[in-house]
Amino acid sequence: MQKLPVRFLHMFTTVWLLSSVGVTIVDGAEPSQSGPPVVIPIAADGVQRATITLDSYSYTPNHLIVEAGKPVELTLTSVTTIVPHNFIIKDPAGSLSVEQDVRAGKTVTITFTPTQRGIFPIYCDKRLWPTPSHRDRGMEGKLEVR
Ligand SMILES: [Cu+2]
Repeated sequence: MQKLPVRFLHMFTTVWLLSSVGVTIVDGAEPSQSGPPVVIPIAADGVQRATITLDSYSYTPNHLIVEAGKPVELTLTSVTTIVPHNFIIKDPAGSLSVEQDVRAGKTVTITFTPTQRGIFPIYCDKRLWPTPSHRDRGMEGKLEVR
């Protein structure tokens, strides 16, 4: 019985600290949803160009279809006012590794050429401890290379 009040006090302090910095831990992880697949058009110069909107916590569109062996140019536009995000594509086998920070309200353009066919995860790994990562909140998608 001696330790109980201390634990409650600790819990209270933790909740208070989180509240004081405006963090909400109640909403937790939302189920991630895959939007409609978008076939990125190939421009006359052979580049596959698309614009992706980054928000908290989503990419729009988030299911991208591209052709292997042709360059992909993505314009990443953040519409947040405070929250920084990033854009990561990883092939676990190593054929593709993209990682780009996108600060609040900024637009960044990235270029890469996928070489392997497959479906690769896109996600944001930003996280404000101890809340779930942005990916866990639904900020993810996929790159489908055909
Ligand atoms: Cu993010």
